[in-house]
Amino acid sequence: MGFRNDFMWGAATSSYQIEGGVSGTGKGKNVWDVFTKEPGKIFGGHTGDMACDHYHRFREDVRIMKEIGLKAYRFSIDWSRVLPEGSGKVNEEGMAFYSALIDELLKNGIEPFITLYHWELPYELYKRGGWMNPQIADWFGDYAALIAERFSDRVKNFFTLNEPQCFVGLGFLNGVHAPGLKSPLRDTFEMAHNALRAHGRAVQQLRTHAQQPLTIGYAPTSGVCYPETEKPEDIEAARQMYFSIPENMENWTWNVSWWSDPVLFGHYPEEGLARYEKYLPRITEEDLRLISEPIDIYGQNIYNGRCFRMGADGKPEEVIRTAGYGRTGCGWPVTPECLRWGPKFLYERYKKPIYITENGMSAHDIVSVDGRVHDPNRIDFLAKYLRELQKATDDTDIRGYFHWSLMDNFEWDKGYSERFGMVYVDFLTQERILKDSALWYRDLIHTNGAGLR
Ligand code: GCO
Repeated sequence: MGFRNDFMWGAATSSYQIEGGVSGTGKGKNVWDVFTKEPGKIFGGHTGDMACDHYHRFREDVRIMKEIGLKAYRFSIDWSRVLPEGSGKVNEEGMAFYSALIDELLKNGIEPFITLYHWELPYELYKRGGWMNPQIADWFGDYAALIAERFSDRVKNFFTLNEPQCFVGLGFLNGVHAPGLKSPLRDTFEMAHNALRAHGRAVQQLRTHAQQPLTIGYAPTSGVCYPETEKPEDIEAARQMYFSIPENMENWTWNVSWWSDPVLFGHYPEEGLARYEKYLPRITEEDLRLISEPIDIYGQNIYNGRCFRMGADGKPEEVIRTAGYGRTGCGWPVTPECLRWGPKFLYERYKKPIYITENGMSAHDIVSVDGRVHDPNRIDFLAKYLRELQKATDDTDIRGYFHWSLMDNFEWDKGYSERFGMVYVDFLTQERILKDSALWYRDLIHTNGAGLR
């Protein structure tokens, strides 16, 4: 069928990964401002104190978005920049920054998509229990109300949470992300439940304080499961695995259904309730009603996946990757099929229009002798993944694609060692250089993907 005429070709970033602007701006600390100062936690001791200096260079960055021809831009608001203590006093300089960014985007015909939470937990709220404190649903809701009051006159697209699987799993289960804890399993289920409650409260508050009808979604992630062949039994094997509940408790957060069934169906998956029974917090009907406040779109960050076939015993079996399979700079497998089967399975199950809220790859990009940044691997990645996404449009309502990322940025525990951008950033001079992939993406957007066939 091909991409809709109004398909949102975009790119995504997040506040801590690009903004900088941490001092003299009224910004409060979030858990990443604190965690990155811990010795040994971040590659090279890197921090987001400067990052891409987007706080001061956002007009130049919007001009670059315009040059690429982006239709949309997904960015996050740093909760602690606008509410330095997480609640209460508003930092008007922070609000002015985001307001000016929104105006610059609209002036350039670029649709803003705001992510309310891309892991920027205010440190003052962390000290008050953070995701362990049930009150966080109200704190997050009040923050959402402020954003709706001030920005929903111009912004109509919002995602509440980015990847709760990661901020709970990496932040509190294995501790490689902020705040770097290895919490008791039971605590991680309590935090997960409060994160979903906070999502629901934010949906309520966005709707209540909206200045216009809003399109509200959510941006979880997980690894996709895709079939070895198009035989119905292999497709069923992949579908079963995609929505299954992990048995390995060390990585329990890495799944789809525990995080999306409550939001879209109003109940947790039975398989999980049974398997995790001894770790679960009290889950009330009132909680489930809040968590399942209706949303309009469903986002998913998709990078890669695993291949399955149906075994002779009638159980799914994983197809082991062939030796020498394609990998990205940070070693992730290149599996284009996941961008066809992931959206297809998700749309079948949840029946909400789909946005690919992130997809991309890191590469060891350099400035060549000709002064340009040639990134053929990223162009090949884009061509193969987007061809698969195009196939999914035959039976799936896909509304948009946000490439991760617009520009090279702070890649969490990997610091600046992994370059995900279509735009190269020289972190010494802050010079931006459009990589070859940005020019390729520009031409693709111009033809609405026609060149992919
Ligand atoms: C994530 C986050 C992004 C990452 C990107 C590359 O998906 O982990 O949303 O902030 O930087 O995905 O890892």
